[in-house]
Amino acid sequence: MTDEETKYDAVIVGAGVSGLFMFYKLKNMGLSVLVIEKSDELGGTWNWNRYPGARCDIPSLEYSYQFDEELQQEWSWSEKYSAGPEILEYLNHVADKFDLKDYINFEEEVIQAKFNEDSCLWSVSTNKQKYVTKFCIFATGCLSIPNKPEIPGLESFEGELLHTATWPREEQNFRGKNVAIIGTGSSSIQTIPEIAKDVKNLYVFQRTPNYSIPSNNGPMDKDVEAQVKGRYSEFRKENSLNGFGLASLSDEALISESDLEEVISQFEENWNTSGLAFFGGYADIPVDVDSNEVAANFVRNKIKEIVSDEETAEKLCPKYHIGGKRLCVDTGYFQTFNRENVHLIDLHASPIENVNSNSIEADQDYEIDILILATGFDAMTGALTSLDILGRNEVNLKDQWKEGAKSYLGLGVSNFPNLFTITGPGSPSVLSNMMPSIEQHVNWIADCIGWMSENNKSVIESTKTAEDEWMELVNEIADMTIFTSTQSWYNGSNIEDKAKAFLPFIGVPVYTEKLEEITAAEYQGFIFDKSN
Ligand code: NA7
Repeated sequence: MTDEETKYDAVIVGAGVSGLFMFYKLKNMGLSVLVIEKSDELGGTWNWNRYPGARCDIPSLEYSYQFDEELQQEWSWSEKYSAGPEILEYLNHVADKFDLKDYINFEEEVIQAKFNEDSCLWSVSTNKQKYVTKFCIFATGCLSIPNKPEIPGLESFEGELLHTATWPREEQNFRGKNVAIIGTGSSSIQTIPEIAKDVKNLYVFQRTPNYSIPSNNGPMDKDVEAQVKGRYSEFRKENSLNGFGLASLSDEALISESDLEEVISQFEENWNTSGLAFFGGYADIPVDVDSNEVAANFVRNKIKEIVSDEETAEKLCPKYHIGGKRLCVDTGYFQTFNRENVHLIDLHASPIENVNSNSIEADQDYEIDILILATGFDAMTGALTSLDILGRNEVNLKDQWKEGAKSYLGLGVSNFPNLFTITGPGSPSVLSNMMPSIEQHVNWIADCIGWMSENNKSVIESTKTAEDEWMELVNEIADMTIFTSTQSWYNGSNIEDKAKAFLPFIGVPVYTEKLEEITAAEYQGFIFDKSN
């Protein structure tokens, strides 16, 4: 360690939802902590994804921190589903309330983190300086590295090129412009209805259609808010007992054991009220292909009812199991295709031949002023494998994960002592309400660090056996569902040279039970104070 290297108990990478709360916890434990954030603002996902229409598809009353009763009582959301800017405002409020901002190093980017086996300390190098720390905590998010696919001729485009995941701060002027958007995932489904209002023409280049459920968004119902706030902790507890950690619509009813007419009538009600919870409307939608098909077909019929042009409606109908790709929630998405200025181009029938200086060539030449890539993320692992994280024997995490990411509980990785990931691969993360899942991990990490200190342990590391067995369980559970049946970012299929492995743990209650069991057994599967 040189004089210029400041030593910390913990360095947290990222000042989004997880980094902020992790910092709050460790600061309150009296640890010396540094937060490093690449952007000049906090907020993570909500800072980067500023495209028009960006909105959380988890209800506002659920997508909020629960760690502080005063905070959850004092904050009021204006809508049932919050728009990106309001969530950013909330996160800034949290940072101000708990005095977090002054300790965040903004506009600093981590390049490398290296474990020193002699000192058992991490050296964290950024574009500005080097730090030494005992614990290195990656709060880098599951969807933070944009996927920028190779599209022929893209570099020759001379108009404005945007990506939904790195949207500029300044308001974009679409009025009277010809705009193309590539990709039809959640981001695109949210932004298309907004952009379509202003543009001369909007060309939507679709590779795979998506299922989407109307958000039925609206102003926050004050009675509902009061009811929830009156019993917030019970409400959170109840939600945590549901498979995806969300308020559920129904009990354990199965489509396979129900009268079909009743199911359809229930679906009608759910379609008009639910958003994402539509998927949990019946317990067998995620696990029984025939029941799944009933739900899928219901949504396809809705698309055909909404979209007037039959050919367009047919192209918008997904063929795979509903939920196989992340289910989307929208505000008038399918309706937008009834506008005369919106055109759907099916890339399966006519792939993009080339992007020219002012046009895209597919089945014809589309002249455009603006091109939006809504092509998603290198999900779940991208933020970690895009850095050089060097563990024991200088093994690089990106090499260790070449054949597929393996982690113990989504919290620790063998060969990487004293390194924690928040909502890492192998945890419910993206298949749950991220807020409580983040809080669960942050609380666990803070407790673990406290326990280590009380028990005179200085180094923690998960074993390879525990990690292998854990990922086997992750895959065993996933194989019992429809989630592995489709190419998706859940299994790395959206990134060309990425190993194909299913990464989220399905089932919040089962995960919680296992996490608690392992912790109660003095962190079974982790070893402490291991020297080389
Ligand atoms: P997604 O859901 O990964 O969507 C990306 C879209 O981009 C999807 O429709 C892809 O089609 C499409 N895509 C990706 N690469 C290409 C190429 N090369 N050519 C054409 N189309 C392409 O990302 P989002 O940002 O929309 O949403 C991510 C999550 O954020 C979302 O699920 C929520 O959890 C929040 P494909 O399906 O691969 O055929």
